Amino acid sequence: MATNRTFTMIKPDAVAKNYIGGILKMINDAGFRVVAMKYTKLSAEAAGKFYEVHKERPFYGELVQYMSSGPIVAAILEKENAVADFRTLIGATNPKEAAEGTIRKIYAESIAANAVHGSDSDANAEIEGNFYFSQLERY
Ligand code: 3AN
Repeated sequence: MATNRTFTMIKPDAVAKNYIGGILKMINDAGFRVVAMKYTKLSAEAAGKFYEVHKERPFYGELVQYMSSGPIVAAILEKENAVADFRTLIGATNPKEAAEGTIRKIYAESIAANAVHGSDSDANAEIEGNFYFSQLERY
């Protein structure tokens, strides 16, 4: 059964460029409610664990290094059809292929530094949300 929650991170490139406010505004304007939120920084070990599913991919080392290079904003978001609608809002992984008006089209600089993460399934949204937040940190 589809749940109504997804998980996101505003990645180090977008945080460094001061895009947190602009990205959160787009998220709110698209109808998502913040359930949980944290401004934090991943260690290389934690980033490696978060992206473990990509361990065999050629870009895994680069991804882990990059995701632990600076602070990020992690959040659980709520909306009907959250996972699919959030993927639509953020656009394609490669910002060059992202549709006009999407977060990655506006804020991302490259396929590796692509401004935001969005869960690709309800199951992963649950796993990723649990990685950052306890039940007591959700409202
Ligand atoms: P998405 O984040 O759109 O679900 P995935 O799951 O294919 O994309 O990839 C996870 C993350 O790995 C991406 N957000 C991106 O930062 C990074 N990544 C994906 N493909 C590449 C690539 N070819 N080179 C470098 N980094 C990549």
